[in-house]
Amino acid sequence: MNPTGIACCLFAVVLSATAVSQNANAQNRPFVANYDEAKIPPYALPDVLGDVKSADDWPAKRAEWRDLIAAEMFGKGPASDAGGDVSVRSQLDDVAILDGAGFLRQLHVQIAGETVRVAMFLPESAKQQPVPVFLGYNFAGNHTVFDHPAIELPTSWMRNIDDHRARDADRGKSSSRWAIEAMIRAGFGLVTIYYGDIDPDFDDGFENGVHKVLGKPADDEAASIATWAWGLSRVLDVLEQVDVVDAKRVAVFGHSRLGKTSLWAGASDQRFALVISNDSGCGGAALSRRQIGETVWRINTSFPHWFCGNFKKYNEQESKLPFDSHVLLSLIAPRPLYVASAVEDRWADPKGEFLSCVEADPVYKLLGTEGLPTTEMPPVGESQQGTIGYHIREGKHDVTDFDWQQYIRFATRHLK
Ligand code: GTR
Repeated sequence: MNPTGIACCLFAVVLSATAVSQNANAQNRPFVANYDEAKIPPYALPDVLGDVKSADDWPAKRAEWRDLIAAEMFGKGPASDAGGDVSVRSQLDDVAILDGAGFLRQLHVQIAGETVRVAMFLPESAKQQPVPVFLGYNFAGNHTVFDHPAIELPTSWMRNIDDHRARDADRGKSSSRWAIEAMIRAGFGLVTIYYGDIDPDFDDGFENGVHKVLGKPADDEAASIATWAWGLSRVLDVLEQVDVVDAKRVAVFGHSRLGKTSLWAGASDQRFALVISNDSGCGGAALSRRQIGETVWRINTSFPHWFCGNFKKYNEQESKLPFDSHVLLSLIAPRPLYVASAVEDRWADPKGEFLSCVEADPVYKLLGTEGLPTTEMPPVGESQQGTIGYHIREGKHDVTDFDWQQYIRFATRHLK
């Protein structure tokens, strides 16, 4: 490595160490992330296919893996009918957007006692014929994804705001992460929800959000990521009743912790037609056994509410995991899956995100699909698209127009 590379490494190590010391939950022990491939402990990945010989054998094996990943990592359930019927309580008046190319429709949906605000940005053509959509949570409220005065603010608990209330001043502040105009011009809609409407993202002992009705999970039951994934399925229940959306063509999308969520949503609910993981990293697409960047111990210590109690057994014991992220990705097969990384997002281990796609490919091939078209990590900025798609782009942990260009092309190919 050249001196600049070494300096970057050191800088990243110092940065991540600083991030740890600032985190109250992780303060008890310093953590220095490893970014050196040479220091990865030797590992063997669990054989995803095992004795599966034909496509017919896969559903039983898939169910076994799914139950194991649920019990040991994300937590089982909730049942699809937990919390009672999901119902649309009200629909706001449609509002034209993008000079009439599209419209905004907002719903209030009741999910396990919580009012969830659903924002749908749809092409005008949806009024004639239901359209395929991207469905994904946002981090800071529907009003942050698009700058429009008609978009309602969430009333639930907000992260990263002093009084934890949504602010009018934040309208549109995350719009660079949501290529709404490009989606609409390509004939897709976007359905988005603030994830805190389902479960506020802090270690609250599972007392808030839908947990008020669903109760506190046992060690093998759904923690926050699985609860968010469940919330996406409940929104899909609603979309099945919405005439402007084709619920059979819903691509579930998520970035970072919400990318871990979209993967688990796609693994848990086969109604999702396509799954996108943007920079999902540890506990998402990245192979845990590599222990590059964020590790199982680090994530469980910083965010104890994300994964179920049983997952803590694997702190610094990655080799004992009975599966790894390639098995998680395989649960999505044969449905199209896109995994994306970013060069500067080393904390999420881009190579580990790519390798789990390579390792999931045999399942995709067995099921008669094209799988991943390459076994070599593509050059920066090149998108490889088969039934599994992958790219690594320049830049940091984020969602960019480049990412969306690839997702729209991939979804056009598979859902249109
Ligand atoms: C980080 C966390 C990552 C990722 C990210 C995010 O702090 O370590 O696993 O999920 O947050 O969601 O923004």
